[in-house]
Amino acid sequence: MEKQTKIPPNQHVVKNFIIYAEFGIPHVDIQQYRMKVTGLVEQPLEFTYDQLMNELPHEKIRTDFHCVTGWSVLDVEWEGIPFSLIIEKAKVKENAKWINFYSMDGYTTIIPLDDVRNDPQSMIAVKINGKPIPEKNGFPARPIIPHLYGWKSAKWLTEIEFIDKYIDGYWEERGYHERGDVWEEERFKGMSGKHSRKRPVL
Ligand SMILES: Nc1nc2c(c(=O)[nH]1)N[C@H]1C(S)=C(S)[C@@H](COP(=O)(O)O)O[C@H]1N2
Ligand SMILES: [Mo]
Repeated sequence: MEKQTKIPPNQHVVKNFIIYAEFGIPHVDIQQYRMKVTGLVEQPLEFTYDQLMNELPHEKIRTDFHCVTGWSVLDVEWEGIPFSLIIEKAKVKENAKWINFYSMDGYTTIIPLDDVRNDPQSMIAVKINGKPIPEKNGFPARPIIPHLYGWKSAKWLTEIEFIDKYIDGYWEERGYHERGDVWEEERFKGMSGKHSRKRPVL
């Protein structure tokens, strides 16, 4: 477990997560719950909660969580399934470029596949600080990609779709960045670099 200590530009530290639920906190029937892996894959997958929690291999990471509105929670321990394992098991096709996340409540967001490939800490988290993720924080699962802003971490995750062409998710449609790297300060589309220099959008 590697710990990151530096705080990204223009973030301030808070003690606790601020709960965001654009569509309210959904009721999760854990018996009915499935997490699907779809799209540009040779092997579509579907997992029950029990499989996510008890059958698939887990890793633990310790990392900081950054919301684009400016707050950061330091030193959070997440436990879950490494993203590399999902990519391997699903046999993601060559032409896949983006990962589209769907949540139970209708929330969606999108990230570049390369950001997951290049961040070995990225995972589908099922535990936070040693306990199952609380309902308000996205029970039973949410993706964690530590170097991307928090809105890319779709709570109540139900589907991971691999696609070749970019499409907007909920916040991306409202002007937020395609990638959302916290160190590059990619808050809004067209924004990149420590001084928020403009650069052409993808
Ligand atoms: N389904 C869903 N996922 C979501 C959101 C949301 O409103 N709905 N908000 C996002 C934002 S902007 C942030 S910063 C984090 C906040 O996580 P928390 O509510 O556990 O603090 O969840 C992200 N995932
Ligand atoms: Mo956020």
